Amino acid sequence: MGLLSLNSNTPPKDSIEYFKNAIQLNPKNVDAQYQLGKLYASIGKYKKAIIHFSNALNLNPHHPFIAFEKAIAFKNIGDDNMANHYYELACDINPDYREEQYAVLFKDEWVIPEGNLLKKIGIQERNTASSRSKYYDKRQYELPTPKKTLQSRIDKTVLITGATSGIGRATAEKFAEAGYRIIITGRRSERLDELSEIFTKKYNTPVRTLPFDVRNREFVMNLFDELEEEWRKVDILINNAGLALGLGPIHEGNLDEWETMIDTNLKGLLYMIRAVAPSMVRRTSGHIINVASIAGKEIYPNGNVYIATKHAVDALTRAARVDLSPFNIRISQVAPGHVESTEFAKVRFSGNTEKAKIYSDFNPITATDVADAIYYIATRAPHVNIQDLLIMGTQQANATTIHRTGRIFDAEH
Ligand code: NDP
Ligand code: 8X3
Repeated sequence: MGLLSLNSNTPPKDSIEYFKNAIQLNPKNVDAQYQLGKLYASIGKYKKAIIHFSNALNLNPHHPFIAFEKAIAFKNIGDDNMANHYYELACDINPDYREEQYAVLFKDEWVIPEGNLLKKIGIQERNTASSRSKYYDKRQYELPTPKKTLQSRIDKTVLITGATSGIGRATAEKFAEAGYRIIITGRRSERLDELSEIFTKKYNTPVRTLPFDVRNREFVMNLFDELEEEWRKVDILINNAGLALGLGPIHEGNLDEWETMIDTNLKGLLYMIRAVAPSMVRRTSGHIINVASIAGKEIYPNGNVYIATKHAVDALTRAARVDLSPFNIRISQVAPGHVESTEFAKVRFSGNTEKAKIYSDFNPITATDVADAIYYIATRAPHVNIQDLLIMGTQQANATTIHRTGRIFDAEH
C-alpha cells in the first residue's frame, strides 16, 4: 500500500487510519509520521499532531518543513515558548522561514494573520473565522494548571539521570542544597516523589520529577514535551544513570545483561545528549557532565562489557567536547573507582548481599564524595572546563590494586 494512493478528497478520518496503519507497519516511515501529524493538526488535535511531528523530526532532523509545523502546533495550544523554540529550529534548517510572512506568526504579540496569509503558507484548513478562534480558545485543551513554584536561589536548572540512588541521588541533593532548580530522573517514580518531598522541604528549592528509562529512545527524544515551560532550559545535564550486571569471563557472558549495560550506559547516555544538546547549542551555553568510571580507563578481569561501555563513555566525552566546544558548551567527566553508599554492587550481583560486600575491608569513596566532585566541576568560572576527574579512595591505587587493610579511615568520619 503506497502512500501515493491517497487523494486529496479522502476524508481526514480515513486518511488518519491509513497513516496509522502505515506507521504500524513501519514506525520509521517519516512521511507517514509527518502526514499523520498534519492531519491531526488539520482537525485541531494539536497535541497528537505534536507527537507525530516529534517522531518525524527525530527520524529526519533536517526535514525542511516539520519543525515549522510543530512550531505552529505548539502555537495552537498556547505554548509560545515551545512554538518559538521550534520556529528557531525551523529557521536553522530552512532559512526561508525567517521571512516576515512566517516570522509574524511568532512575534510576542501575535496578531491573527488575515486569511490569505495562512493560506499562502499552506495552512488553509484553519482559515475560517471559527477555526481561527482555536488559536486562542485555550480552554479546549488540557493545558496544565500552573503550579505555585518555589523560587530557586541559583537561576540554573540541573537535570540528573539516575537520581533515585547512589551518586545521582547525592548529586541531586548537593545541587538542591546549593539552591539550583533540579530535575530528578530514574525509573522508580515513588523514590523520585519521596526525594522531591525531602529536597523541597529541606532546601526550599524547586524540584521536578521525571520518571523514565534512559533506554526509551522515543521518550528521551521527546523529553522537553514532557516538561513545563519553566523546566525546559537545562543548564547542566548530568549523565549518571548506569549499571554493571555480572562479573564473569567473556565466554560465559549473559547476552541480556550485556545488552542492558550497552543500552543503558552507552545508548541511554547518547540519547540524553542528543535530546538536550541542541537547545544548549542554540543558546550557546550549557554543561554536560558524564559519570564514567575507572573502568573507562583501565581493564580488570571479568569486567569485559561493563568496561567496554565505560571506555565508550570516556571516548564519547572527548569526542562530544570537540563537537560542542565551538558552541561554548562544556563537557566534563568524572571517573570514580569503587564508590560505596550506592546500589551499584547490589545491582551487579543481582541482590546477592554476600557477593556485594566488596567495601568492608577498605575505605572507598562515597557517593557524596563523587557528588562533591561533580559540583566542583559544575561551579568553575565559565572559561574553565574540567575535562576529567579520576577519583578513588586513598586505599585504592588503581582498578586492581586495593589495599584491603581494613576501614582505617572510619574513625575519622
Ligand atoms: P546506583 O545503582 O546506586 O544508581 C544507579 C542509578 O541509575 C539509579 O538511580 C537507577 O535508577 C539509574 N538507572 C539504572 N538504569 C536505568 C535506566 N535504564 N534508566 C534510568 N535510570 C537508570 O549506582 P551508582 O550510583 O554507583 O551508579 C551511578 C553511576 O556511577 C553509574 O553510571 C555507574 O556506572 C557509575 N559508577 C559507579 C561506581 C561505583 O562503584 N558505585 C564507580 C564508578 C562509576 P532506577 O533504578 O530508579 O532507574
Ligand atoms: C564501577 C567501579 O571498578 O567496579 O565503575 O568498575 S568498578
